[in-house]
Amino acid sequence: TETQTKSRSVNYVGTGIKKFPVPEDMASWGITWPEYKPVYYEAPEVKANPSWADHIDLLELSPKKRLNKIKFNAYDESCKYNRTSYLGEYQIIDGIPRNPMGRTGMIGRGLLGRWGPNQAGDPIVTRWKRNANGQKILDNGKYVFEFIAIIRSDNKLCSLPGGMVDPGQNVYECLKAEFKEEALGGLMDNEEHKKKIKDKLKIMFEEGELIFKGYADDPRNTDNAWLETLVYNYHDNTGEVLHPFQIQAGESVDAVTWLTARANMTLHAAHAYFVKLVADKLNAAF
Ligand code: RP5
Ligand code: MG
Ligand code: MG
Repeated sequence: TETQTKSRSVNYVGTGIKKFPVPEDMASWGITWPEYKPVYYEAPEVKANPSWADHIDLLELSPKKRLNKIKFNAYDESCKYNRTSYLGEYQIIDGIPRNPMGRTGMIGRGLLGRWGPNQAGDPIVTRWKRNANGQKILDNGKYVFEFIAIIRSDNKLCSLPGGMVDPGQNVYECLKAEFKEEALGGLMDNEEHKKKIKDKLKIMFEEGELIFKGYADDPRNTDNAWLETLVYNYHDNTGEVLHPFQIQAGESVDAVTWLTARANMTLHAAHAYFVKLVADKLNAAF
């Protein structure tokens, strides 16, 4: 099984906050741990009630007042948001949702907007790496592949061009929208490029495959709010669909590039694991 190293890292990403340290063997809620004193945190940008967040701090209310404030483990019609988990029904303790993957050292939503699951989508667009003559490159008898990666502005880490599901959006719409936003920049504004790109996008998001859906080991996760994602791969096997294919960094990211997939690469959150799943599927070098 995977470890949840990012979810349990002591330094809370981008804030200087130290979480309560949780050793892996103490993470399970099934283990009684009276000394466990998680740190409470809700980021100012979450408290400012933006459209992507729940406009309520459950921990400020008495347990009685919290009950039924938010419709958990169901599709929440009031804000057009899916609050079900890929992991099954999650527990609600005194009106507060509990992270199904165990303790993180922090309560409250931290940097996340939603109590309970925060849904995301991660597209992995891949092709075989080729030399100048267009030949595929072998490594120990397996072909090397590359994928479209971005550099995140918040932690400067290489990452998949994924993002959060917006209210009213389904996860497949999210995948496509995030890919456009982060990896295509302003290219779609150019009428000439638009038609070509649109045809390719249609192929990419209709002919791809589901790679993973479940909990995402993200450094922003807390005991009461966590990321879940659906990972989807489109692999251009012949190299004809994505060649040529222009990419351009969107406003919210620092850069976009084709990156060679390697087992030792450092990627944001659980993304290296997701790329490994694609490598396994393609029986590619990694
Ligand atoms: C990751 O954070 C998910 O896998 C997804 O890529 C991402 C969503 O957050 P934002 O990119 O919107 O910050 O855990
Ligand atoms: Mg994103
Ligand atoms: Mg989004």
